[in-house]
Amino acid sequence: MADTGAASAPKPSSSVKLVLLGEAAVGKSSLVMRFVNNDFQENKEPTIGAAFLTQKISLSTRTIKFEIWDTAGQERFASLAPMYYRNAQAALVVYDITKPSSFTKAQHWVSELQRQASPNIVIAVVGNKADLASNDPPPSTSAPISDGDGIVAVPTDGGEGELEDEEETIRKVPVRTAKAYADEEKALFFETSAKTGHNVAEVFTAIANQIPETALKGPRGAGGAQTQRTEERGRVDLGVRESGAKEGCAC
Ligand SMILES: Nc1nc2c(ncn2[C@@H]2O[C@H](COP(=O)(O)OP(=O)(O)OP(=O)(O)O)[C@@H](O)[C@H]2O)c(=O)[nH]1
Ligand SMILES: [Mg+2]
Repeated sequence: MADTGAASAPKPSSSVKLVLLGEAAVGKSSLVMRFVNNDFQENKEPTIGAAFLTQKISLSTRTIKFEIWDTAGQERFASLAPMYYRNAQAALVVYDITKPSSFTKAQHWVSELQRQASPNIVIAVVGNKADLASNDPPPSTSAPISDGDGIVAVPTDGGEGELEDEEETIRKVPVRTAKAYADEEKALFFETSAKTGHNVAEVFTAIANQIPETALKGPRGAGGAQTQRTEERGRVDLGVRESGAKEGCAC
């Protein structure tokens, strides 16, 4: 899909290294594909190693070029992760709202980032596949259960109110549990759907807005032809892919 928006006045442009982490099959690559290509695949193949993509977004005062490292969630690739989050200015830690184990894994990634990544890294906790819980009942009053290390256990019955039909049991990680956890860790929190596009642009825009000015670098490399994106406040035009994906290392 082509973006034919007219170029506006040039704004300062900065590169931001962003890494996606999370259990296998939570939808990391799908979120990136939605953000970069505005596309979705029902049966996306697992990532091997990592994939690298870039995408620009235009804020009111500056343009941010995200340099995105989409890591592989399969356990056999876990030891590669530090290579990708090293020097990252932002991280999307993704879980699947239908899979409690993926939320636990997300919490481990947040802890690891806090211990090992750049001290000023902007972290967003992202509950993906929100489309599967479109018939959510109202949230229950049950509180999250903490193990003392800040890791929050999720009630496996979904922690929600009375269940009326099978679809309502699909959600296993209550919004309030995940939001409370993210607040505690001073992380951004979003529920998204790579499938419908719900909140995908919003996550990246929120991250871009959260990166301190002092942490911004100038654009890297020769640049080449780049698409100027249009922006309304809080919205990003996802019409055109900024550059292709490639798999490889972060070196
Ligand atoms: N219903 C629904 N399915 C999704 C969503 N996002 C991803 N999926 C599906 O979930 C599966 C896994 O998605 P991927 O994007 O490959 O997951 P990943 O986290 O990149 O997985 P790894 O690369 O193995 O770490 C695919 O079949 C997607 O189609 C979503 O928002 N909603
Ligand atoms: Mg992937």
